Amino acid sequence: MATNGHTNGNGHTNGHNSNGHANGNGHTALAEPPHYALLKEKIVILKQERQAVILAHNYQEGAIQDVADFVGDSLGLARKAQATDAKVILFCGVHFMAETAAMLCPEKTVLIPDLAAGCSLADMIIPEQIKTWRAKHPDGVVVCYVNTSAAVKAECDYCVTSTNGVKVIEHIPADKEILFVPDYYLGSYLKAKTKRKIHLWKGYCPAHAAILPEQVDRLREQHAEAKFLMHPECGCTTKQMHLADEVLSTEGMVQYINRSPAKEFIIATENGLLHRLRTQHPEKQFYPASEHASCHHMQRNTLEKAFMSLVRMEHVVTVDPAIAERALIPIQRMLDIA
Ligand code: CIZ
Repeated sequence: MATNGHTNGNGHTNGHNSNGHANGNGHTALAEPPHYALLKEKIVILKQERQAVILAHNYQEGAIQDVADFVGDSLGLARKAQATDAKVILFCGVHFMAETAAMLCPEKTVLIPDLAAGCSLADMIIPEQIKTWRAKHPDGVVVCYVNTSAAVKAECDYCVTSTNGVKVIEHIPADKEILFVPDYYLGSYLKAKTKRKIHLWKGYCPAHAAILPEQVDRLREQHAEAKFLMHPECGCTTKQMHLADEVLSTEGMVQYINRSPAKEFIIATENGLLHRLRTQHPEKQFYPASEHASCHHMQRNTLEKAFMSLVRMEHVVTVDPAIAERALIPIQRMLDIA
């Protein structure tokens, strides 16, 4: 397995296990195709030649996480994109995340392995809908989840991630009503946490909606000692939120587990995160809340496509400068607050 000498964001030097061996926590990772070891080595060499850094989202397939210089959530990846000296950023995540990196780092080349790696949730709102909604609430402050296109962000006042949503909302003057797009469940969670007047758009993430309350109930009965960690995008949030030990973003889950003496966890989010958790904590058991919580957009990026991306220097992600100028305002406000 390739070792590239960089320490990635999860505190491990790359080269850890995703080769199909039992990982000590009761789960056997899916066997990687035999050519992956060679591909990983080639990616490491190519990355140096291209002066590239590989940023991978927590939901990416394990093999991509293994070759990444940094694995994290969209906020962490945006900050790493800003901080890197690399000329090229191979962004292994979905399109809106690569757009954010491209806007924050206009002097760098941002590549995505598959241009079709989009986001069903982000597609549930378009700029015209924001304009119409805003016209109905002229004093409202429009807050968008990071899972939105740059064109939508350009129509918004603040951006949030699931890590910093509460902090950003609390920063907005208390007399202002808030229009939150596009995730209904994250918005409901923020409304409950902050007690603010928040109007909710009715978008949702299909991967999180695949996590059903009945499955969670069954798992909690089977693993009574396990901590139950739930992402606020979960469709079952409204029914189950009070049952969760914690409602957390992916980074929040990683940090909670790093600190927790507990040995078992039920994880209600996209299942790509389990690779990072099992790699960092082979001594702990992680149970996915649903085997079906898989984002088909995230899975469009594969190790082969990541390799080809560096070979061909494709697909370059750019944002129209006029849109970028406006979209950076809510993003920068968020980065300044949290
Ligand atoms: O902000 C992110 O990266 C997303 C989409 C989820 C999370 O909780 O990390």
